[in-house]
Amino acid sequence: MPITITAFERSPDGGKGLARDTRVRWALEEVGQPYAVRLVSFQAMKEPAHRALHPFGQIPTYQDGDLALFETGAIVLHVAERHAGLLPDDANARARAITWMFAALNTVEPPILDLVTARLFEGDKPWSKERLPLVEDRVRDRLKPLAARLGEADWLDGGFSAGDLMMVSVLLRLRASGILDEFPTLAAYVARGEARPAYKRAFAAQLAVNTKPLAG
Ligand SMILES: N[C@@H](CCC(=O)N[C@@H](CS)C(=O)NCC(=O)O)C(=O)O
Repeated sequence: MPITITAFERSPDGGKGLARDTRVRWALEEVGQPYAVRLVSFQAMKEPAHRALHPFGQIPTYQDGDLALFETGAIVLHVAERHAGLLPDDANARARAITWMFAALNTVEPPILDLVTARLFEGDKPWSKERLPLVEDRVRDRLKPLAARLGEADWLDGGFSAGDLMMVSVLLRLRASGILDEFPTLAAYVARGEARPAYKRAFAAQLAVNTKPLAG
């Protein structure tokens, strides 16, 4: 059985690559591991069979033999630890790359998700106009030091790593807000990630799912 991941039968973004199966596909593409995808509907995600794989009823999940994982951080780390290509050999550089994965997920992604919620789901609330600038500034508070650290470098710490894969994946969600473009070096960093052949293959694969007519 190949590695099997789950993805939305139809992603709410219509195939922009923002659903989190894209980052898992990307990691698998970077390390050259073939994988199969099981598509799940929103209804199926909340049923016991899927919750046995993902307690929170979400995608993506990852199965390899008798190992089942959820949480993209854990999945990408697992892939990166088992296959060459996403983590450096040097122990300290490896630890730093993993630190960037955590920074992406724990420090940078939360305010970005808050902004997505504010823009998509709270726009009709009477307090929305007052709150949105505060939420946007919290994102900028994360991007400023990130841009300072990246400087003119291509990647966060030497060569491309799982830390960059996760950071680019997280930053991609900002594009629609326009905030990413306020930080040209970060916008270029994201574009470098998207230009990687492995990302392109991952993006194309999820787009194919989301543009194919639904069966039945
Ligand atoms: N922290 C989780 C988040 C997973 C997540 O939010 N998945 C979304 C798709 S990108 C989902 O399944 N949303 C549907 C839902 O929560 O009902 C991870 O990184 O894997």
